[in-house]
Amino acid sequence: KILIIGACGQIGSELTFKLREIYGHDNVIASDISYSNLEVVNSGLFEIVDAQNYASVKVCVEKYNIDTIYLMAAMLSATGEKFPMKAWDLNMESLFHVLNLARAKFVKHIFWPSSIAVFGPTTPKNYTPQYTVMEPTTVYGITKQVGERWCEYYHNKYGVDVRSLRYPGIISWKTLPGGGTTDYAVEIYHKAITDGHYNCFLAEDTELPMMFMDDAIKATVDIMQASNDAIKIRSSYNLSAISFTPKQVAESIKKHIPDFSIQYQPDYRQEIANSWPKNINDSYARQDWKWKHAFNLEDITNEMLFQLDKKYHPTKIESK
Ligand code: VAH
Repeated sequence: KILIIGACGQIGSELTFKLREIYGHDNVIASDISYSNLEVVNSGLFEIVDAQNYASVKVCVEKYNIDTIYLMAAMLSATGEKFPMKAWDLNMESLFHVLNLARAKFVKHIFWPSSIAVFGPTTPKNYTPQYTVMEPTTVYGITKQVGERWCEYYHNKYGVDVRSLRYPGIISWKTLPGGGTTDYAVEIYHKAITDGHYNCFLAEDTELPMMFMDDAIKATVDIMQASNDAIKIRSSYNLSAISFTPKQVAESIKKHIPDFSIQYQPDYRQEIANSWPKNINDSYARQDWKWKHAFNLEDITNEMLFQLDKKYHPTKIESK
């Protein structure tokens, strides 16, 4: 049985639906700290679990005889800069609880997401290697860097089967943006449909690594289904698809909505984005467990605008 912690979130919600498709509806238990995503809550087995409370997680693990946990609860980069100690507590306590449950043999497998936020201003920004200087300047990035160290430690010292991916910015339409710096690339599509205009909080030439949700979900399923000896990196794998700037995504939107307009008003999140790489070398993931992405920027724009147009204008007759 599979437990998803943080199932109401951007990745957790889509992971819930995908894993139910693959492993069977009643073999996947969704959980979160609150009923914040009713589509997830009302779609199948759901439990309130406080990821910062060991007993809360353990009770759910024992109730359903869980053998695999996907820990998708975390406070992201932008929000983490507003509440540093809350970000540290949530991101670290939740990780220790699931690692200790695995060490004590209550569960067998763990997936834990890292992020390109582990890289900092001193990291090479182009084709950022798997092994390189990492001096993250956000609390979120610090929690991901030290979390990777603990995952590798628990694997080497206690044989815990924990697997991890350094996600880039992830673009999806099913949930609203949740406090990430890369979330401008989600907001822009919503605004293109609802307002025809977007005030972008990053400068037009801010290139960042990005990925469509379907690719991120595929990578997560692929790494967890790979044979144990295929996984040679137990900190976290670099994972990449595409990279683009706000200007490039605005141009791709204009091909569908010619009147779409954008203005750039960088805020505190510009400094966060400036500390991250422009693009990522994920050759180890491609070589060890055959990763490859599918969605390019045009595909993402097509799908985002199509789905959001339906979401915001449900009664609109499909234009021929
Ligand atoms: C954030 N979306 O912006 C997350 C992600 C690489 C960025 O970790 O904080």
